[in-house]
Formats: sequence, C-alpha cells, structure tokens
Amino acid sequence: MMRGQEQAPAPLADASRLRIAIIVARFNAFVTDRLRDGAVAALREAGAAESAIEIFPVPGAFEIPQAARAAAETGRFDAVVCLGCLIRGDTPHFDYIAAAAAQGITAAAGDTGVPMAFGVLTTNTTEQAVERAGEGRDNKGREAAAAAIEMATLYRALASTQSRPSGFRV
Ligand code: DLZ
Repeated sequence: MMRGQEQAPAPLADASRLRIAIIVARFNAFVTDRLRDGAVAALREAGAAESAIEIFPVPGAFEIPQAARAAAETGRFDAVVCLGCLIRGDTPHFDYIAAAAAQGITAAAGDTGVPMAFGVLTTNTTEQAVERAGEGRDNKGREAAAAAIEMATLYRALASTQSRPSGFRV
C-alpha cells in the first residue's frame, strides 16, 4: 500500500481505567521486543497505570491465541494486545502459523467477549519487519495497543446502561 493511502492514526484514547494484557512471542525477539516496547509506551502515554499492564511471553506466534484466550478468561483484562513476528522463509510453516494466529485470535476474542488487537507482523523480509517495529509511531505494537484501548473503551460504553453510545446513522 502506498504511504498516502494509509489512514492517519487516531489520537490515543484514555486508558487510565483499563487493564491490558500483552501477549508477546519470543520467536524473532529482536523484533517482538520492540513491538512490546511500542505497545507499553502507547499504554503509558494513554494513562494506563503500570500495575494495569501485564506482559505474558509465549514461545511463538502459534501459541499467542492460546495465551490470549487464557488471559481473557481470567476476567482481569479489558483488552488483550497480541504481538508476534513471522518472517517468510523457505518453510510452509509461515502460512500455517500466520493463519493459526489470525484465526485463533479472532476466535478467542469472539468466544471470550474481550477485544484483542492483532500486532502480529507477517513480512517477506527481516528488513520489512524491523521497519514496522521502529521508534515512535512507526511501530505496529503501538498501533495494536491503540486499537486495544479504543475497542476496550467502546465495549465498556456499549455495556454501560448510562452512557451507551449510538452508532453513526447514514
Ligand atoms: C516454528 C516457527 C517458525 C518456522 N517460524 C516462526 C516465526 O516466524 N515466528 C514465530 O513467532 N514463530 C515461529 N515458529 C514457532 C511457532 O510459532 C511455535 O512456537 C512452535 O511451532 C511450537 O509450537
């Protein structure tokens, strides 16, 4: 996608009353550590308390949905941020694991009712992965954290009897 077609990131919503779990794969840690740091920085910037951010490392992207589901089922979190990095090689593992991660996270979010953000990079090269885990705003971990905050805030508002928002009408 060309740069100009990308949407400007929405400002971070308030996360001061949210509890967020971060599930991060250790595979390709040179990238996923940076995704984790980007996510944590965004949550802090949005006002999340240090004690409200819990990080759960897992071996690889395949295990992310399992841990995300388990974290959500504790009832302790308003949202889950899922972080991993798959770099396409000569192995068909890439497609299997990418599909398992995406479908597993989707199913876990649907089944548990806890919103989950997808910060799993799927790239052709190491360079592309590093580019998406950069400093500041060029970091998909940050984007995933922003999505998690927005979705947790929406779910909370929809569940509230006092401030239930209406969707836009056409
Ligand atoms: C096995 C494997 C391979 C080949 N590639 C990756 C990868 O690029 N990114 C990643 O997060 N994990 C990879 N894994 C590990 C699997 O996700 C999983 O941890 C193992 O198959 C053990 O279940």
